[in-house]
Amino acid sequence: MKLPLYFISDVHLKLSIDQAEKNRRKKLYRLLDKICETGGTCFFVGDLFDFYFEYPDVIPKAYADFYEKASNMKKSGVHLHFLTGNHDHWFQDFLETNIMNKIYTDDLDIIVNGKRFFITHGDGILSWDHGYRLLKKIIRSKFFITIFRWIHPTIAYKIAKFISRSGKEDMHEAEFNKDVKNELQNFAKNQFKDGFDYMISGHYHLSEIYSIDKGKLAVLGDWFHRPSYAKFDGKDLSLLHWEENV
Ligand SMILES: [Mn+2]
Repeated sequence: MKLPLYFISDVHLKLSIDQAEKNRRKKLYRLLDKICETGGTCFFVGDLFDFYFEYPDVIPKAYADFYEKASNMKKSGVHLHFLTGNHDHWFQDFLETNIMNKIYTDDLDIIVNGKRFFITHGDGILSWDHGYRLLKKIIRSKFFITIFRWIHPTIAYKIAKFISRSGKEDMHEAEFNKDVKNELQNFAKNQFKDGFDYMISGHYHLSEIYSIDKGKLAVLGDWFHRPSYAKFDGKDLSLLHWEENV
């Protein structure tokens, strides 16, 4: 795998492009340009899109500028890897053959430069997420996808926009955050016991990195409040904030 490795998650590219969305994308693209300068591998660790559902002959047009940006990154030699999240699992051949070098639908266990990485979007790993884990199985099932595909795209995307508008992109309350942090740290501790050096998770929008035992856990930030990315330079993993107040 080409070094350095970059990890970005929870960009949630929106279906409706207003001025705020344009600014957010510009901010992201400035980071992607920087990545092109160093080369390497760029991992999108889920929820890159706020909603992505690809039909055999139809792709969402709201992301046209991203498709172009990604193609240019690939042309400049950067490898693009995408681990799907709970908002953007429903890809088909367009994303797989035209945009990304590789797509993963499951947690990832890889060794790069002697370091073993556990990479996960992170949804469903908390011990109390029983209901969600079942829902995840259902909405990723062939049966659900086949049924959903028969909904007209205009209606399907209207539903997605409605859910997106009513959804919160804000920070969770402090108490919840504390429980989540404890749970994620315990989860990571067990991974490190099992021989992993690093765990990288999205989904929780924390933008924090913790040293635990001999390992490091990076919980990436979202691109609304805490734009950040993790970087592995071949020796160590760090979390970097990106234009937080711009
Ligand atoms: Mn998520």
